[in-house]
Amino acid sequence: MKTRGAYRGGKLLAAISLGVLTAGIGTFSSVLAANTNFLDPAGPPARTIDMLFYVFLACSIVVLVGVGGAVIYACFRFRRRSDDEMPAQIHGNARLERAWIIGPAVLLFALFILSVVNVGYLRSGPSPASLAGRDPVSVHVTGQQFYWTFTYPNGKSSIRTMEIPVNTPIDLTTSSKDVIHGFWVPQLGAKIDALPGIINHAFIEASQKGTYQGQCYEFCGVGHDQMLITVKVVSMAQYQSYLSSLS
Ligand SMILES: [Cu+2]
Repeated sequence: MKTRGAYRGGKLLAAISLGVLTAGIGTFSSVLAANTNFLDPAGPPARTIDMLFYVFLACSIVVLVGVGGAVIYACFRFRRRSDDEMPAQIHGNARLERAWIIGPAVLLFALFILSVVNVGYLRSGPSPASLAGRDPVSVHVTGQQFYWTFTYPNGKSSIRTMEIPVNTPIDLTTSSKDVIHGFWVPQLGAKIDALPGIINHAFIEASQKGTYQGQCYEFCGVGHDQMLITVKVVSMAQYQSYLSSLS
């Protein structure tokens, strides 16, 4: 009887879990339908982030396989083979110790330099010398419960949807009217917090026209899940006419 009760309880729990999961998927289907895959970059800054990700991933895999392999090898190679056997007791190995101090230090320093060099670019955008006439466009992003406002260079604003020109660095500044929000359109560039009383800087750029999706990445209240971001990337001419169409 006890077993059957536990079985029934398990079935009930499974049914409830399935219901909750289905309701959850229904609620967030708009988010799931959007492409928020940062490994599918659509512009230079997102490609830089991907490059960093793959370099770090490759180094991590080498370290994991190297260290894990050494541990497994040592377990078998130096194991105690019978009860009356005492495996060789080894104390210290200066060469090995130097290698495992210098090796990781060199690797970490190289990754540190690679990060520092690229973080400057991800925050400030391309250097003025490399712009070649592509003047950056400034957009101020304001987060508030529970939507985003985008203010363009002509002082006009749009809500929830930002329209930007293709192949143009977009100089973003962010702030918040209430609590902390997080702005991120994964296919276009770095994630940046929108904080009350502080102006943050970032830049995004798209090299293909299209519509890109993001959302608020900082839990900010009951309407957090509705704080979606749509970025429409259009030609410079379409962007100019969009600006003049805003009221
Ligand atoms: Cu939020």
